[in-house]
Amino acid sequence: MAIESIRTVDPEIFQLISAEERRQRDSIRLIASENYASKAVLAAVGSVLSNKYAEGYPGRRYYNGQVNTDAIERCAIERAKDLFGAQHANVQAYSGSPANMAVYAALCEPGDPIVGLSLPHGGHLSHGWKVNFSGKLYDAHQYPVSRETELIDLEVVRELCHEVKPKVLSVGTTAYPRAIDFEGFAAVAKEVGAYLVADVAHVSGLIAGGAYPNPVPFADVVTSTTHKTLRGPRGGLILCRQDLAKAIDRAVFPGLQGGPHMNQITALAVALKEASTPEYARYCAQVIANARALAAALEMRGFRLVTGGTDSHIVLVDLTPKGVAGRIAADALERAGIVCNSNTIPYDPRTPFDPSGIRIGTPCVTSRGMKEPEMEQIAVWIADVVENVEDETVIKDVRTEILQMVKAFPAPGLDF
Ligand code: DSN
Repeated sequence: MAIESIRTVDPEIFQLISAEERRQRDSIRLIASENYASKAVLAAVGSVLSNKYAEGYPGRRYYNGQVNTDAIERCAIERAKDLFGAQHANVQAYSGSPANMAVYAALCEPGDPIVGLSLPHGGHLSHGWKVNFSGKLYDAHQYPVSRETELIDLEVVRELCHEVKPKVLSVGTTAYPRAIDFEGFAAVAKEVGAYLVADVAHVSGLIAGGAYPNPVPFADVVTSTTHKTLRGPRGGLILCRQDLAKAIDRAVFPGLQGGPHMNQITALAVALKEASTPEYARYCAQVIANARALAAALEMRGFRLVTGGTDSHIVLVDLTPKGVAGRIAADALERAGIVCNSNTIPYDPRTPFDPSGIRIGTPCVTSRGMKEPEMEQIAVWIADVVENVEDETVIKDVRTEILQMVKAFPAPGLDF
């Protein structure tokens, strides 16, 4: 075991890695952006490809010794193109925000208008939020979700786009449970001459597995992370039309980055192979079935679901009817062994650091083989804890039951 070699060299870090492995084994992980990468993916991340510099692109590198790195990067590119039906793929972005940064750099000049979904309404920092580079470098405008339906209202997006004439219209979410009308967004972008950029970091795995709409036929550029539902290593991915390929590649390298992390790209190639299997498609369908089962069971216990349900892996829960703040609930749930994050809900009367909701997601529990009956049980535990956040006896009892339950569901990639 590669991990065993750390025990001898650095016992302190070995203990911490082991403790984290136990934490991932012994808890019910419901953070919607996390997953369990397979042993093969983790092995690729820890492989000798970490040792190699490869500035440039396959066949056009600045250092010698690229016989294997070229083959690996070409393989990752072809697998990404095949899986998503894209004309071009760049697999070098270090993660999702750098991928988005490269796309803006390729398509806009600093100061140009851009439009994206507001962060507190389920968007992402890099879609023009004021404290982020995207909100500082560009003239960023944000669209909200509807106050009534909590859904994206394309008419609102259209009006804003006609007003500000953005260079880039982005659509992408981190806390939005519903499917997105990418074709409708493409029509709006076309009306105002904007590039449409779809950031599918959260749902790219579900898209690959055929369980969520694919923006590739409609968007000029699609960006993603590779470690969420896609279940790969941490990393970024950019897909685009062939006519934008050169600009995107140049923006990533040499525009923003130096040497690509070849171990990350190697692991991505492995993950993309895994994501092309029928087994993975079944996994994606189950991720959504599990989210719906969890949502329905929570609703039965009196929780309010933002948008009333889900079409994805995400359930956004408004805790207002329970009279408990999101952070207090998330902390109590963690003590019980259920790990999620507090989250703003649309038009949240509370602060982003102490919001009204929790975001829960089913990628991890589904990777462990859990299905609808387990989701119903998890909903019972969530409700018991949230309704008794100050009762450590209830929390301890739930913790004991969880420790027993997770034994039956080994997590991919873990040694225990
Ligand atoms: N931090 C990620 C998430 O949790 O959704 C987004 O980048």
